[in-house]
Amino acid sequence: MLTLHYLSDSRAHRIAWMLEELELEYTMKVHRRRPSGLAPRELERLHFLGKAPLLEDGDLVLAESAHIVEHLLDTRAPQLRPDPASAPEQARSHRYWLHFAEASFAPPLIMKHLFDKVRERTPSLLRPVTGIVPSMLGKAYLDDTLAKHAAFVDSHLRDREFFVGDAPSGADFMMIFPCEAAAARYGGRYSALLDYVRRVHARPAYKRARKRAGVPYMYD
Ligand SMILES: N[C@@H](CCC(=O)N[C@@H](CS)C(=O)NCC(=O)O)C(=O)O
Repeated sequence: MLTLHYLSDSRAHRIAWMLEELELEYTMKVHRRRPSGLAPRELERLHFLGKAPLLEDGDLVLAESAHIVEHLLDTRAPQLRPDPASAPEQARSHRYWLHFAEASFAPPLIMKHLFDKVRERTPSLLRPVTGIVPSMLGKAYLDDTLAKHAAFVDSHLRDREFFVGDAPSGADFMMIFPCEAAAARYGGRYSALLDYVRRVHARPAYKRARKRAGVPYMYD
């Protein structure tokens, strides 16, 4: 029995999309963020870090989205992972994008998002002072890094429907979240990335996942 712990406005949506594409039976428990933005305490009863997504599979409680995606590939959908023996190049590419999503693409996007939140929550009189570090860091590092990463993803997607092969794979389930964040911020500049996000959003399985969660999603 699978139970997905889904946090509003979070990476949990990628797992919901995957479960729907696989047409697996599962229960979805929707948790709402606290006013601070943190996940509710009840997730800490399941996992020390108390972050989402979490997936219960029988007695197992799995955290970390790439770990969850790989667990589902291993146990429910081996056909979605290219075979290293017969398709070594595709298998390497699949593994690359699956890891790139959280290890390289998400961190600068999240940092930018958090800086925005700090700015929103700072009284306007203090903004010039509290904005100094984000603005210096933005100019020195974040903006260039993000532009480079987004251009890299955009060029990969220019002649492809999905990250690897001709159907959604583990790479897509991982990449959709940072792609949504990048498209929301810079969509106009990266048309292949934006088209990819639109294609995924149009998939019946993605729509089913959105309907089932029943809470707004910042990247709708
Ligand atoms: N790298 C982790 C990140 C987990 C994570 O930070 N989740 C966020 C939601 S996108 C969260 O639970 N935030 C609420 C909190 O930190 O309390 C993964 O991919 O699962």
